[in-house]
Amino acid sequence: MSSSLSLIRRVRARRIFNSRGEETIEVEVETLGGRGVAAAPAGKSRGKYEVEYYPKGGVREAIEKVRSIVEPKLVGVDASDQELIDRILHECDGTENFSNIGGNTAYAVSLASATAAATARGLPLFLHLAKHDEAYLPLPLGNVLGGGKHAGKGAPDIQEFLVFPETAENYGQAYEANIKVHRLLGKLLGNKLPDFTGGRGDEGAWAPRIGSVDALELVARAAEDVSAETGVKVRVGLDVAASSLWNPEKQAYIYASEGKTRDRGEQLDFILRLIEDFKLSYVEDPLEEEDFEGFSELTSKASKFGCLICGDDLFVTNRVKLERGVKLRSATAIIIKPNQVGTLTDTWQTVSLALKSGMTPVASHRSGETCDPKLAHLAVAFGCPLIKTGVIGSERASKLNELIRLEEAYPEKLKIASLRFPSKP
Ligand code: 2PG
Ligand code: MG
Repeated sequence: MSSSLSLIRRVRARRIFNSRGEETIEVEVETLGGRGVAAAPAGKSRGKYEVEYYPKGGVREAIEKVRSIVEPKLVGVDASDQELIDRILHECDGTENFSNIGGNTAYAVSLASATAAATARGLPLFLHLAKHDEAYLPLPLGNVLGGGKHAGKGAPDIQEFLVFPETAENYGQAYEANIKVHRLLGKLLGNKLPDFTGGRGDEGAWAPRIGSVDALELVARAAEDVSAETGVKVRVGLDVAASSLWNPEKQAYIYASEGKTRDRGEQLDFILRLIEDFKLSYVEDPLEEEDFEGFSELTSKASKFGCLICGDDLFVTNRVKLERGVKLRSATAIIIKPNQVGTLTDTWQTVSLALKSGMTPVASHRSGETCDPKLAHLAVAFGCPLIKTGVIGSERASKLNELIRLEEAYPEKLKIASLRFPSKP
């Protein structure tokens, strides 16, 4: 499948800015007959075991290292050999956690190389990377209300209140269902809260001054109303991002906005009660990132409610961490954020283990994003049935609008995914 058209002739990096106004890296790879550009995102509620994004000198030092270390090693290499590209990136770095060249540098080079190879082959990125004969369009999972590290003081302690359509006839309908929930929720918040300004957090979700349980009540109501109006069943979920709430000295979860403290057992009971009371279908990071055993207990107790328990900070898209989670049955889903591990090959190794183990891989954006749409292609190529990428904001819409385009271009090949949940008690 390789040809001289995909031989790399140039690698360049530049500094651009993400949706939060932070500097980030964009990389351009040129082959003899192709070109690819990719930008890296950035998290704010980051897992302790994610790779380092940049060398100590930040984006500028990363750019310099692309020039002095990475480009000389990649020129002449075939960009369609992704494993080789990614192995060279590891060799250029020489550390365990990409602290030399930066994980975001590696990610942008890895993705830009894949894109250049795809254009050299005259293929869309998802087909160039395709790991399965049958591919489908991942259902959009997006936050409509949020707090935690993504919003200011007074917003809920829980980071994300999420919705997703369980099934839909086409991608536009699926995406629009989430948009309708976001819009209706804005109205409900305006009616309920006299001081609601319409303020939003880092990912475009509403960021009102409201307690977590009250917020969940409104989100559930908005989801129900939109389900009834559209005929698309909209499910509700949470990203608790519990590592952000965890205080290791006090051995407790601190809900600062609500003025509450919950120890491990109380946190577990609280989450289980929310799952039951609000018929939740998805809960991400309900406990802090070291507590694999607590995750196991929750996963087992939540199984009768048909709710996915998803690890984000718990696994940091890392295959070794996932192996432990599989052994302990810590979760039924895993967040896939390629820049948590650095390269497409590392990412695929984790996704493939998840699929083999019956775990649902959820391709995910970061809170600081760019308008780069390629996460959509990765989700399709790797076989992720869900893509978590917000609802409102061009940097979120860029991924979902790309899925609308792919559906139109490949009507026979790409059907919308469906996730059928057991009926709720
Ligand atoms: C998360 C993400 C994305 P961040 O916790 O899942 O929503 O947040 O990118 O800040 O880690
Ligand atoms: Mg998360």
